[in-house]
Amino acid sequence: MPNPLPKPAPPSRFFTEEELQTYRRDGVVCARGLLDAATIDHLREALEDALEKLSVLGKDALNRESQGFHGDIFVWKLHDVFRDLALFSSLPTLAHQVLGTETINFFYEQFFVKRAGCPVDTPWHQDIPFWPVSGSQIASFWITLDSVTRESSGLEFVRGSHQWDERYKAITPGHDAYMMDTDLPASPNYADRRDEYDVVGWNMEPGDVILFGPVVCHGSAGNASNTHDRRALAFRYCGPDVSFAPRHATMPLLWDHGLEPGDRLQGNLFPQVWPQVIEEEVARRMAGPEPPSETQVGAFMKHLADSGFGPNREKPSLFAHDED
Ligand SMILES: O=C(O)CCC(=O)C(=O)O
Repeated sequence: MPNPLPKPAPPSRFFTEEELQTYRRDGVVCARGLLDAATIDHLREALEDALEKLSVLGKDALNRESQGFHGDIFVWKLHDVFRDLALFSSLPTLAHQVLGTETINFFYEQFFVKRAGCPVDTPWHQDIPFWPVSGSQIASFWITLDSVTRESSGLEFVRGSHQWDERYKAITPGHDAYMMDTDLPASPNYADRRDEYDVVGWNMEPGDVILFGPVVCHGSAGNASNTHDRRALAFRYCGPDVSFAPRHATMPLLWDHGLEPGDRLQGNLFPQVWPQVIEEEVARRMAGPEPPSETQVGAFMKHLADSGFGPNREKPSLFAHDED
């Protein structure tokens, strides 16, 4: 039976050779006008819907409502526009161009909304310590739905830090303690060390996309604009060298995935997207929204409570400089 699912859409443009060289040299590149206006409009609409219906993780862990910060992850499991963007848009094709591997799987996506005046910074960090995976073939696309400058929370990077051996403690916007690899040292705040390090960021317009790898150090300030929200999303893709490597205090996986430590990321939680989506991996999701597993949610809520972190909490912190 022929596969009825669409193939990944061709991009309105590919990365140029120069952009790819910059990415390899610096660990990050800002590609202007990579996504078309229709995609950005779709995402804006979809994000409003996702904000109305945050997942349990978004609601009870990532949100800082009173400060104007909202986040959520694995949104594609519940919202069809995110699903279609993750699986069938130009992003899988672009991820294939970047990673160059025979197959590409969708890792996950996440959003970071900082309303006008939101003081919540994204502390400097590397992404790999957050994740219960090992491997290097991971590409993140950071997409902004609003014009951003450094002052309105544009993302900044330490150029070349993807080559560093150091690994720093994972840390979320708001410095939450439940998702940190506590064995690692805290990252320096590179925003205060611009003289010593090659810190780079861009004024960006919707359609511009930052491509970056799993190790490069990055962070962003709160949104100092009084008038404009800063709505950003990251879509992440991986190649076959990325495997499941569960560790304490890393990003929770609230859907059953059936993977054992050492297994390549694949299956219903990390479906193949290139050269095409595999019907069996996404059949349930194509049939409708897939809520997370109650068992996994229960275990995560227990972990939150054990970390002293409840839905109506004042958050604990491992960091002396976290002032709530
Ligand atoms: O948008 C932000 O402030 C954080 C983004 C980020 O850290 C990421 O996508 O890895």
